[in-house]
Amino acid sequence: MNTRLKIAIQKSGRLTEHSLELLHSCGLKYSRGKDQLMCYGENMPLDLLFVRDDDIPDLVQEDVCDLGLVGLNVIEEKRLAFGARGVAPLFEQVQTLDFGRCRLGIAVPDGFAWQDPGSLAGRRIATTYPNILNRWLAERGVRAEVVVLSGAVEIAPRLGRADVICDLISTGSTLAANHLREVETVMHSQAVLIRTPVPIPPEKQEWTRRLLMRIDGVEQVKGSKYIMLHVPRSALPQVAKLLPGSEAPTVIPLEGRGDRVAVHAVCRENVFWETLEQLKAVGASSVLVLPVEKMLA
Ligand code: PRT
Ligand code: ZN
Repeated sequence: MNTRLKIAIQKSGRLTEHSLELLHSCGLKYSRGKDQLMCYGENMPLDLLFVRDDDIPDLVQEDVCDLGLVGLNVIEEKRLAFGARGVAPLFEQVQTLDFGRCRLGIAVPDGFAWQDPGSLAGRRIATTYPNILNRWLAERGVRAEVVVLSGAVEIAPRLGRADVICDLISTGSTLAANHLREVETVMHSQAVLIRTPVPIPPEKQEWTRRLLMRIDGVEQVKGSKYIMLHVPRSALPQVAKLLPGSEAPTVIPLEGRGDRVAVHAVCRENVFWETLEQLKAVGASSVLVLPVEKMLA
């Protein structure tokens, strides 16, 4: 049992589907029964633990799980909470992931006289992130009362429990529906991969290394494209400038066409129609843009 890697992911919420998708892209096959708290990787010595996102840093901190996928907002709040208790946070942030993007922001009711963070002085601010908010207020020298709620923060002003709120925002539609206006960003967040800094036992090391490399590969190909085109040799410098985020393109001679070459390159960003039009303008033809499925640097 101890030789199997354990990964904590959110049981049911905004990160669940993306976390499972990431692991699936890394080649993991698993079977998950409804409401199951743990599931076994069928083709890797790796098990998934399904928990509330707030519990993920603790599980990794206590070395119950080797790895965890969780929002930066949760990590930062835990880090500050541990710090306040004099406990050094033991989890280590390995990589940021391309999902779960949001921001923690201050929002005020319509009609609130907002000028700058000083407008919060003496006010009650409802939040689920008291440590992050307190640090932000302290950095700005603002004294306010932080009202800690475990959820439904956006209705606190209407219920008279707070004057303003500090909550996670992605599209802003929840704020609009509750007649609140976003005025300041406290922090930007996205999902991250954390790991225990406790040395991983030798029997788990190989799979940890392979999984981290695969996650890195999956993250790298997001938005990447493979582009192939024919161009006059003389246009190579312009082509290199036009290909977004490409490194060292491959240049191949074309049989019987001394003046034209084929160029193949991996672009680390999306390739837009405008780029293709500009490539055509410098003499490119037979341009093909393909998605990249896997990449191992
Ligand atoms: O049960 P559990 O504790 O596991 O779940 P949870 O309810 O605490 O978390 P969940 O599933 O809501 O969010 C998990 C993580 O997703 C968060 O910690 C963030 O890292 C990330 N995330 C990304 C978000 C949002 N976007 C988000 N929009 N988390 C919450 N929200 C909420 C926000 O609190 C507000 O109620 O969505 C509402 C605002 O959304 P918009 O689109 O209307 O602005
Ligand atoms: Zn939570």
